[in-house]
Amino acid sequence: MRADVITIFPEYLAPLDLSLIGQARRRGVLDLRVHDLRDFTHDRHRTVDDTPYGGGAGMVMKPEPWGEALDRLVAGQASRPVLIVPGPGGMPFTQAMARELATEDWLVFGCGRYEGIDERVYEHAAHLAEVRVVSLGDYVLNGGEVAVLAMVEAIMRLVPGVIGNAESLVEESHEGGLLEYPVYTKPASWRGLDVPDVLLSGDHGRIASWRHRKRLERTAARRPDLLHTASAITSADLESVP
Ligand code: 6GU
Repeated sequence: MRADVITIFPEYLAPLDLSLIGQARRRGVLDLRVHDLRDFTHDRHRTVDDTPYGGGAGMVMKPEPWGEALDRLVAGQASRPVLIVPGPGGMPFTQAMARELATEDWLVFGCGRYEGIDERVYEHAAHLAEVRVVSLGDYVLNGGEVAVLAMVEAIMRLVPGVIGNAESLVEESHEGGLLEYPVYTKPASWRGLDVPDVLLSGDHGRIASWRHRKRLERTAARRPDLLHTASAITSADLESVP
């Protein structure tokens, strides 16, 4: 998988050198390149923003550097990437979207700052890529960089070869639409708090049904909105949680 990130803060993406993503890059499984948007400016101040037409607060990212960056990266290439522009006004980023994006050959992330990017950049980009504006949730970040860190991690860990243990991918929160069950490790008793007996029983059937019950309870308590769309759930399950 190839991924390019266009940003005015390349140093913000430094964590992508670390941990499993960093290892995958060094092993050549991921070809991840970070580009400074200011390298596509031509004035002495390397200007990337200007005041909004029509007035209003804040600044807008100028179209020219984005146009040049996208042309340089994408135009004339054999394949067409998916261009992901993080922003609070986008479609919700979900595990399903991460799974789908993990099957793509080439992703480009365009990090906006300020009040956003001149709308004509999206129009131009649609000729070069499949453009998606994507939001992490209903809150506002200062720019797309932190969102790209989160999205790249969520997507890349699903790319075959990035994570050693494929089994650890299947039973996580949101797989099957329920949150994960609680986990414990040694010691069996700690500060007067005991690991539930069933987990020490060796009875794999009882352990599986205990875990399923805990996933239901936890989802009902924290994310009741998920209960009615979860695939890992029966109508009997639904009746048994508050
Ligand atoms: Cl993806 N970007 C920005 N800038 N703010 C956000 C976001 C993304 N998701 C939630 N807030």
